[in-house]
Order: sequence, then C-alpha cells, then structure tokens
Amino acid sequence: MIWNQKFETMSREELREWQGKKLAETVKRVYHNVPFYREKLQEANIVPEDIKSIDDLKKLPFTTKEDLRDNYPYGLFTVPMDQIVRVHASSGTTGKPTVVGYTRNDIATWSEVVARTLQCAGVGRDDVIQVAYGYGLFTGGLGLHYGSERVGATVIPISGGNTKKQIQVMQDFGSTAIACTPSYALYLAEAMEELGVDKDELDLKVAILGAEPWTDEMRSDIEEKLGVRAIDIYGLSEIIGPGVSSECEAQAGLHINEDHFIPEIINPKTKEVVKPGEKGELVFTTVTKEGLPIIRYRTKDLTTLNYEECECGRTTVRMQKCLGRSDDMLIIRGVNVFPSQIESVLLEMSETKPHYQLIVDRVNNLDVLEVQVEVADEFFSDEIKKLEQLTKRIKGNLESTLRISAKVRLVEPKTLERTAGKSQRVIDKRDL
Ligand code: DLL
Repeated sequence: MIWNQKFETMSREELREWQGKKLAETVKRVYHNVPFYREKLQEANIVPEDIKSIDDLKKLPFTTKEDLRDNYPYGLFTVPMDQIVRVHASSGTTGKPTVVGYTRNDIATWSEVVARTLQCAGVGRDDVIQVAYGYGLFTGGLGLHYGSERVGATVIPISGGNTKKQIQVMQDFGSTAIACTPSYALYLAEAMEELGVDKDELDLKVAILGAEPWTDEMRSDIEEKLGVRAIDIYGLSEIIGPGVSSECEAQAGLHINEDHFIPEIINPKTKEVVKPGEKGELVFTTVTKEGLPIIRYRTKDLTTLNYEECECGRTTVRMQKCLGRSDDMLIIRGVNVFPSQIESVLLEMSETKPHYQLIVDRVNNLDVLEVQVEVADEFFSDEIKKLEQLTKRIKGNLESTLRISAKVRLVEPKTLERTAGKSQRVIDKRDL
C-alpha cells in the first residue's frame, strides 16, 4: 500500500527540484518573519536569494534544541498566534519544555505523513487501530490518531497505560493494529501471558512502534509474543512528531517523507556533511511547515542514509534504525529525559548536593530510573522519618518535571564516587 504515489515514488531528480523550490520559499519565510533566523542568516552573510536549489542547503546555519529553549515558548513561530490551532511539547534540556505549534495546514500535513506511515505498515480502512501512545502534549497519541482517521481506519483512542483494559479492548474490539512504544508492546505481551490470554485469540496483525530506540532482538521478541509484524516508526516533535519516517513491509530501513523533511547526515564534531552512507548525526530541514518551519535542525540521533531503491517501490531515502544519540538524552518509557533536568531539580533543593547518579535499567520489559543523591551534611539525619519525607519530596519534584516516576535513593554525604575527570552520571544497564 502506497498512500501518496506521486511523492513516494517520484524520481530523485524531480524530488530534488521540488525540495530546492520549497527550501527557497521556506528560507524566505523564516527570514522575513522570525528575528532569530534573520539574525542567524545575516551573521552567516546569507540573504534568501542565495538559496536557489537543494545544493545550497549546506550554506545554512544549524538550529538546535537550545535555540528553541532560548525562544521559549513561541519565539520561532512564523505566523501570528491566531493561525496556530495546536501546540505540543517535549522535554527541554532543563526545566522548560520545547514547544511546537501547528497551523491548520500543518495538521493536514501531519495527518498525511502519518497516513503514509500507516500504509507503509499495511494499515488501511479495514483496520481497527488501538492507539496506545499517550494523548496530550506528547505528539504520539494525537499524531497517530489523525493519521489513522486519514487512512480511514477505525481508531480506538485508548492512550497509554491501563494494561488490563488494553488487553480487554484488544480482545473485545477486534484490534488489528496497535500503536505504542516497543517497550510497552513487550510489557503488554507479558501481561497477556500472566492473564492467560493467547495471541491467537486476538486479531492483531501489526504493531506500529517508535518514540524510543529498540533493537532487532526486541523486534523478534515482540513479533513472536504478540503474533504481529513489528514496524519501526520515527519522528520528533520539533520536525512534526511521528510521520517523519517509517519502515515499510520490507523492514529494511525507514522511508523518510523527503518532500516535507530534507535529511542530511553530519559529523557531530566538525558539523560537516559526511560522505554518502557514512554514519553521523541526522539533521532535518522542513520545507512545507507553516507554524514552525525549522532549518537544519540537529536531532542528535545517529544513523546512516541509504538512497538505493527499495523493493516496495518507494524511491524515498531510507534511514537506518536509530540506536544511539550524540548527546546524553535518555528515553525512559518513551519519555525524553535529560540528566540536566534532574540536576536542576536537585540543585533547587537545599537538602541535596549536586552529587548524583542515575541508574537506568529494564525490569520486566519496563524501564526504571533510580536517582541516587547525596544529602547535604546538615540535613543528613538518623531519623528515618525525616529522610523518608525528603525522599518523597524529591520524588514529587522529579515527577512533576520529568513526567515519569523515579525511584529516589538518598545516600550519605561524600559516598558517590568522585573522579578528577568526567563523572559518570548515568549508568544505563539496558542492553540496546
Ligand atoms: O517521540 C515522536 C514519536 C511518537 C515518534 C510516536 C514515533 C512514535 P519526541 O518526544 O520529540 O517525539 O522524541 C523524539 O525520540 O529524537 C529520537 O531520539 C527518539 N525516537 C523517536 N522515534 C524513534 C525510533 C517522538 N523509532 C526523539 N527509534 C527522537 C529510535 C526514536 N528513537
């Protein structure tokens, strides 16, 4: 199933021409409407007229999450707020989230690219899709929801969590597709086992999984335990949300919707574009977005690009499954977490010291985060009750900032290892 024959099977020459034309329009628009971009282009001695074709892309400056933070919340929007019909948000590197905005046309574009994602996975109007990504500020739930409606599937907007109910709904409503994070898919499989629900009792045939890294071993596990084909989908809020790229039924790399999002791979140190096929950091430029177009956004995700034609007939470039990042962002139960966010919570509290360690593990297919933190001398106490209260308060503060729960372990002053060099703040025991 190919949702958009024209754009998904266009010749490379035609596509490059389209991208060049759209890029020039986008640069013009951000230059004239967003002071941040105007200043950046002026600093780089570029006027919009310099950008004529896709080959000029490399002349443009990069945009980062910090730029979004510095212009929090709406500073990079290209249109007045009366044209923005929706906002979503994802984690920033510190306290403030990254806010993204959509015009009515952007919502249509988003539905279109998620529709392509779903058709890549073989989902169409005959399917019943259980959307178990979180609905809310996270782009997963509503992104999949709109795309599913677009292809004409029957949507069950159940959102994340409530595992028993998920299983009951799968059984009773005849879900043929489920969309959730890969770790939640495994968790569901395990819960089914415990409840004595056999995969053969379900109509499930495909799982549409993303929002966090997952290995091919995890894929085999999920496919086997749920009796589905597991398809990897990728996206990020800053670019649009889910719908940036998706595996097709060949499961051999993720097709990027290149008529909307132009990918590049750079060396994260030198920031130069790498040779074709080489691994590096993925960078995207959006060329059709209205509310928040973004120029050369550094995703920090590491991957490679493959321009060979795919057996499915699509001509769009494929990115390899993303497994690593060039920064320290962790993805815990699908939620993005920066160690710096945790640090700022701990620093705001007088009872704790900035000596901490984060231990991430996967227990029963679910990620768990433990924060070990030193208590300041004057607050360290033999009274268990006092320490318990403090633990509870830290937990509460972390939860309201991170939007996930963490286990907190208080340790005595000066017990966490000190090193002269970089301290090891994060111990990730998950095997990815
Ligand atoms: O996670 C959007 C999404 C929702 C994608 C549902 C797929 C399904 P953010 O919360 O902004 O957006 O997080 C984006 O998550 O830069 C990657 O590091 C990671 N990520 C997303 N999909 C994948 C994937 C959504 N399939 C960040 N494999 C990205 C590996 C992924 N990492």
